[in-house]
Amino acid sequence: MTVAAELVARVEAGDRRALARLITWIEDDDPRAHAALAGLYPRTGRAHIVGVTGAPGTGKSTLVSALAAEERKRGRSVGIISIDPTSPFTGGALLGDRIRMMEHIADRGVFMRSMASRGSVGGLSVSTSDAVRALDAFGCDVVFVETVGAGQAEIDIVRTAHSVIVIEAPGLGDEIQAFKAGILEIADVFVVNKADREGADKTANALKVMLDVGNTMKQRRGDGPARVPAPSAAEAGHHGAREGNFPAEAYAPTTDATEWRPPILKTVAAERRGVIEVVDALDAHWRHLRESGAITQRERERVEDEVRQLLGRTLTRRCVEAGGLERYAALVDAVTARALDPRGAVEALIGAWVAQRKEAG
Ligand SMILES: Nc1nc2c(ncn2[C@@H]2O[C@H](COP(=O)(O)OP(=O)(O)O)[C@@H](O)[C@H]2O)c(=O)[nH]1
Ligand SMILES: [Mg+2]
Repeated sequence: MTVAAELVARVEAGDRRALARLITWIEDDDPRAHAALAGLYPRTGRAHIVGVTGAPGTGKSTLVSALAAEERKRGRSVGIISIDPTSPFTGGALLGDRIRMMEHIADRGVFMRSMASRGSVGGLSVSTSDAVRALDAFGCDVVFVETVGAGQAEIDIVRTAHSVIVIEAPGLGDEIQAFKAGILEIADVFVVNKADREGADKTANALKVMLDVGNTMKQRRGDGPARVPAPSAAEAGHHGAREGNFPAEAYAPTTDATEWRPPILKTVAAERRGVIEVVDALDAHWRHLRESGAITQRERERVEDEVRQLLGRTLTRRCVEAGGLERYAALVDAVTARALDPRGAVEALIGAWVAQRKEAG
């Protein structure tokens, strides 16, 4: 048995150390990871993948930890991947996240892993999808992917999730952070965390207004159904009014099978308040995706996205390798010196690869 095949067998058997090693290989872009992932691929496609994004300090790690605890109560195994945007040299936030998630350390039903950016922005979303897939094959029922909603790379990562939670918190200025980052559109569930702080209602209202504006514009353009105010949590028979929890606000999952309206939920993650409602919303969204058939489309988009990214990355590597790094650098120099235009450089790089392939027969 090859090393990769042995690892596949161990991951399939539920060996956590094998899983940890596989994710390290994935991070290192080790060819053995590619072989192992190919072996595991048929076992994937069962986990509910949940992206959690928001500005630093909004409480993503705290919320994910609380969500994981609630998922465990519901009998599900949980995988957690946090993408750490901080300097690979300090690793400060890694430690912080570990402390916040410490409660799960002895629980074999929870697998946690931080992945460093390692400066390889282009490859991060690919390696994250691979790590998620490893957790999926391992048998995790739910996989949370925590990332800072900062830039395109982060958005690409969170896009690969089935359900996306966007977290806001009061006191980060008047603006809605998600609006700035352009991730408002990809949210399936909004969470206003730190609801124990002043301004939480204001933040929730600001979100509601933005969603209403977006909806009105859609209606004017004639694409998208009218968004009617959802029934209150109590009317909807939602158990939001339970003592110590916050009722679901403003929007609730619609009964229309074709449309999902992102609910706006308030939480105090640090005290586990409002967490049940968030898991309920995730469950409802997961059900919605499957019952409406939207899951098939999302899955296809996800796969296409990944194939395209991999194609780009693979071709880039092969073209650069074919001509050699020095030639690559020389071409970049030539473009900088205006001796060659960028497309000319690309043609030259592709030409080198094609020539190499012809030589190889
Ligand atoms: N007041 C308050 N603080 C919270 C709440 N949730 C998290 N925090 C604190 O906010 C800080 C940042 O939390 P963290 O989960 O690391 O945020 P992340 O950067 O988004 O992952 C920590 O000190 C948490 O203890 C909350 O609901 N209320
Ligand atoms: Mg965090």
